Amino acid sequence: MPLIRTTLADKIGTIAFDHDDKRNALGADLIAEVIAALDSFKADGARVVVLRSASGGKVWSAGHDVGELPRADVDPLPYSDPLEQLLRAVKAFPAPVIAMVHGSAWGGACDLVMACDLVMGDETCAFAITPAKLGLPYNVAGILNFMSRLPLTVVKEMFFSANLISAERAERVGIVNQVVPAASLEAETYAMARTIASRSSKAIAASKEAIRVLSESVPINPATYEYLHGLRRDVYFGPDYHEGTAAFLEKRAPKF
Ligand code: KFV
Repeated sequence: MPLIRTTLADKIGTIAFDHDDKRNALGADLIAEVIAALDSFKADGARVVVLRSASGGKVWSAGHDVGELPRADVDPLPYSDPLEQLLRAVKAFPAPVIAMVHGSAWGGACDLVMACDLVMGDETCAFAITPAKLGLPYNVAGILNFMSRLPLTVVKEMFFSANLISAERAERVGIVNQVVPAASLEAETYAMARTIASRSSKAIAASKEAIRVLSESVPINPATYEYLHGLRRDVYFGPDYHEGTAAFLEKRAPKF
């Protein structure tokens, strides 16, 4: 059974997560389908892609499949992690990707929303970045993804509290481009998609790539990188990561 649904019409590609049983958690299988869909949309010349949930349930995506996170003494979010591959594929896709968000986006799904070019949401959309609940040291690329879009006050609140940011606030702080009533979310999102599809795809591709490269241009020397990685390593070799992931899988609150 596929875990996503896809369509391509009028140069607008749609990828809909369709695994509500697992709250659209971003497991390796679902991610492989999304990346394959992006590849095929690219080959077919899609001018914009809409990333959404098929079910209209209360969760847009529950984020990284926690059952697929390594349990012991291994970097939980290495460069090769499927979620990292997906984030890079969205950022490198040569046309805009619009996240159409009905419901909540958690952890890696929140990062995925941040990796999208535009975000359309309704009054149910809400966003949390949750590594502090799992004792997980988030990777520097992911932190930069948030820092390049949001004020530091908001980034810190999100990473330190792991609380959900409501739709109204998400619009105010710039997580979402526009919050519209649920009944018009689809119409408004596809109206935006049609506008983008009618513009110059070459000009848009060049500006998307320039924005990506410039927003990732943070020069740090190798020693600084090793220092930051060392901070992360101390956490994933330490007790909190073991406790956080075990507690999630045992469906109990962690004791940090
Ligand atoms: N990974 C694996 N399984 C998950 C999951 C996840 N992220 N989220 C939900 N599930 C499973 C859950 O175990 C249950 O399976 C089913 O989906 C429905 O979830 O076999 P089971 O027991 O049927 P429920 O019953 O929890 O659904 P609901 O009561 O509607 O609550 C939804 C939600 C999203 C509030 C809750 O499932 C939840 O809190 N999920 C975890 C959200 C989260 O913290 N995600 C971040 C994951 S860590 C991450 O992404 C990263 C990169 N990071 O660094 O932290």
